[in-house]
Amino acid sequence: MAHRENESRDLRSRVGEFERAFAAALIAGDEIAAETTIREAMDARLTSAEIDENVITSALWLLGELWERGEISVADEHLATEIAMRVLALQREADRVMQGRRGHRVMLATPAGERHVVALRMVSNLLSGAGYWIVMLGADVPPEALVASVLRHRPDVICLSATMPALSVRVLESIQQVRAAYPTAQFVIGGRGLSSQLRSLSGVGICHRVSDVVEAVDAKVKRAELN
Ligand code: B12
Repeated sequence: MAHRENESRDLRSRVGEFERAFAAALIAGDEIAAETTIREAMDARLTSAEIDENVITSALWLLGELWERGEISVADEHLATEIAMRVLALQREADRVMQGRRGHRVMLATPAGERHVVALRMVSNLLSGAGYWIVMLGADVPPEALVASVLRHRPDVICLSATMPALSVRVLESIQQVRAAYPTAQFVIGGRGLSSQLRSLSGVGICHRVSDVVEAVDAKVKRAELN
């Protein structure tokens, strides 16, 4: 309970920071700072409604008060409004990208013998937060089972993770068997256990950090659409 209260206090204080930063950017007429603030608010998972109400609207009210008190000119207020409207377009674009991902499936697994799945869970959270539809198979998936699941769910991208170097060869087997059965399969792989042979495998996206996964999967989805 206390933990939830702390979380909501943290969120309120972060929203306050975004509002102040956005208002400062509007007052300065600094479009880039305004955009950066809204991107950061989106990255912090504020909803569009929260950004609209608690960041943009609040900042514009403040601008209105400054104008009433004669502290900024009418031109300053118009410039601020123009910047706020351009930022709304940015929000729309981010929503469009997220909606575009909704129709795409990403399958997640570790190969046979590999039971380390913390990174895979992180990957799942990041991709589903970005809008992708996740098919999580979890740990220790033999190649035949992976192939059967790929044929059933037809994912756009398959993400595999290998922590133990001894299992790198299993990742390779999984990729080869899936490609034989489903040639359009796209792969993104990561983990400390990837061998140099795997890292140089043609057509496979390699990630060193989970935070790279959305960009890597986006690239694979685009590539599949071009095929
Ligand atoms: C937690 C843990 C376990 C847990 C796993 C629980 C679970 N459900 O996941 C348990 C206790 C089950 C376990 C078991 C074993 N473990 Co263990 N384990 C660890 C530990 C402490 C943390 C691993 C982890 O989760 N890290 C956090 C993740 C987030 O980080 P990461 O894996 O480095 O991944 C990063 C990147 O590589 C990348 N990434 C990884 N995968 C992917 C995939 C994609 C798609 C993308 C985009 C990115 C990405 O993103 C991450 C962050 O950016 C490590 C210690 C260590 N130094 O890593 C040992 C470690 C991995 N384990 C080890 C060993 C030896 C074992 C056992 C063999 C022990 C035993 N004798 O039973 C078994 C093997 C089990 C098996 N068959 O897989 C060794 C491996 C050594 C080696 N070179 O092979 C380590 C390194 C410990 C050590 N120092 O000896 N382990």
